[in-house]
Amino acid sequence: MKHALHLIALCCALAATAQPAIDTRDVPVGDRRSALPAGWEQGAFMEIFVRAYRDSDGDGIGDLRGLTQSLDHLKDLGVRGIWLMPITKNADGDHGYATTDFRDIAPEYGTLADFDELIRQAHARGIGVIMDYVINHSAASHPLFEQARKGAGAPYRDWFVWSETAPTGWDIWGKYPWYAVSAQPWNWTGEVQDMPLAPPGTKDFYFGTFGPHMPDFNFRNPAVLAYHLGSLRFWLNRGLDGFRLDAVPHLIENSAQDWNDQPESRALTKQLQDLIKGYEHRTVVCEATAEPQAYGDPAVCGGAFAFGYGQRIVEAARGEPAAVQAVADYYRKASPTMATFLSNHDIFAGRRLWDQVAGNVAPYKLAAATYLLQPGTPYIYYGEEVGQAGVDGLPGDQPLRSPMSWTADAASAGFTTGRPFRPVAPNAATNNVSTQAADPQSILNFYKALLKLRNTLPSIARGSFEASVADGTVVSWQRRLGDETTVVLINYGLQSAEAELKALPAHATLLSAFPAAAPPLRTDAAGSARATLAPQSVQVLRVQR
Ligand SMILES: [Ca+2]
Ligand SMILES: [Ca+2]
Repeated sequence: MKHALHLIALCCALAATAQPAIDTRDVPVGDRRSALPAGWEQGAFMEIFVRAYRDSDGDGIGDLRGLTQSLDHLKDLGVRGIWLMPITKNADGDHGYATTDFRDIAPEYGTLADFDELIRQAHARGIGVIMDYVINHSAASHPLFEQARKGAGAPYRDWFVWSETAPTGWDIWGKYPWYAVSAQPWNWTGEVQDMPLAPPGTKDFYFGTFGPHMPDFNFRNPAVLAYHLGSLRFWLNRGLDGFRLDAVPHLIENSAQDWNDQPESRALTKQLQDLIKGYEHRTVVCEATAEPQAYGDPAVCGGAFAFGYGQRIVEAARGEPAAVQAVADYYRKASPTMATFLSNHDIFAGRRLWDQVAGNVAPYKLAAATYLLQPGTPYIYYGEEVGQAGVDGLPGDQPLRSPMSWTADAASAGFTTGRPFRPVAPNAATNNVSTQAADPQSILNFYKALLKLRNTLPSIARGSFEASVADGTVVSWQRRLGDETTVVLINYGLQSAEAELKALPAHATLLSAFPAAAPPLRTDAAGSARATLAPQSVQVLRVQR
């Protein structure tokens, strides 16, 4: 007995000084090969919030097995890639951006074995999987920060950003980003709205771009970068097809004035891109809200979300001529590596598309056609393909993050056999996969038809963007690749309209690829043709050689 007590005391003394339960060892490069064909990433993607997608075990929370069971829907729809919001262990128990382990799966989502099976099953369907990597910060309850915050000289202290006094002059989106260790509650869950203030005379401040619950890493410490590079390889070695890199313009700060989008952050982003693309057929897309096109450049991230453009597309879909002009202009300059979207999981990027167009199906379809037929990689937000509405009355971003509408079941929308963790969409009875699959005029079948065009006409997936013209509520452009030329015509207006097509081959026949029943057009000796467009309509024509 005495011996046993002694052993217990020994064990606990060791535990108190042991390394944290986090593996910070290097991860060498493993198998670099890809299961997917070159160019797979030029297909359309679906952004998926695993918590809200499909629940496989009735606990009311979506999980990886539920997603794996849903892959046939995604294949049938015609998406070629999926972006998973964070699936790693986290402190928030919701969106997952407050990471507590960069190399393991959130337990409510499943296991690494479930992840491996998801990758296998997705690849078997020709679908690539990328996931969020939240590199700028950890959760405040990450084991490394829990050690670091104990004071100067603590283990992992230099992995985060510290100041002995409160730095002056800082303002990040209206908030002061330095937090007193002594003033924090350390038990945050979810979003932190009200920042605890530091008592007078406080020492020991840490830096958090996004709030006290998410301390920034110190990327001037080579060990921090090495750890994250190892973590990226950890997932790539398992067959992951790439990453959506979160908040990369915030990796490195230089001063109270120079904190956003510093040259050092761009250089570091390029280093991350190079590591990822050192593996075969991998892809990267960055969240860079202030200067999206700079990060879409191959010299920085090589792919970036086209923040701001989605709203212009929706305005065009409502018939606003200035926005129609913006639709004609955007891809004249923007890199085709931009990632276009109409809404995402963040409310600052807009409400769900259904709510942006007040439930009107015609402009909904025109907005979808616009980005699915332009250059760039379309990122469809889960549920968008059935016109899923947001859930009013929930705080923050939650209206955008409700369970996927699979069936007309009023209580669960087919998302779970249990009780959903969050209310289902108010229009789930009509706007769900099961109901819409049976309706040829549904939003779902419209998305399928346009994605089929994208998947069967290489000029739409990766052709150049030419001869774009806006005229009132009508826009047209051409997509060209090799011998293939496709013409896209959209009339956002409520009246029928004429469109003059130019810069086409002389005496050519233009066959209608969408809608299939429309008659062909002929160009004249000057390579021009006139088209008559029905109100709120889209037509895709293929030049017959
Ligand atoms: Ca579950
Ligand atoms: Ca930072």
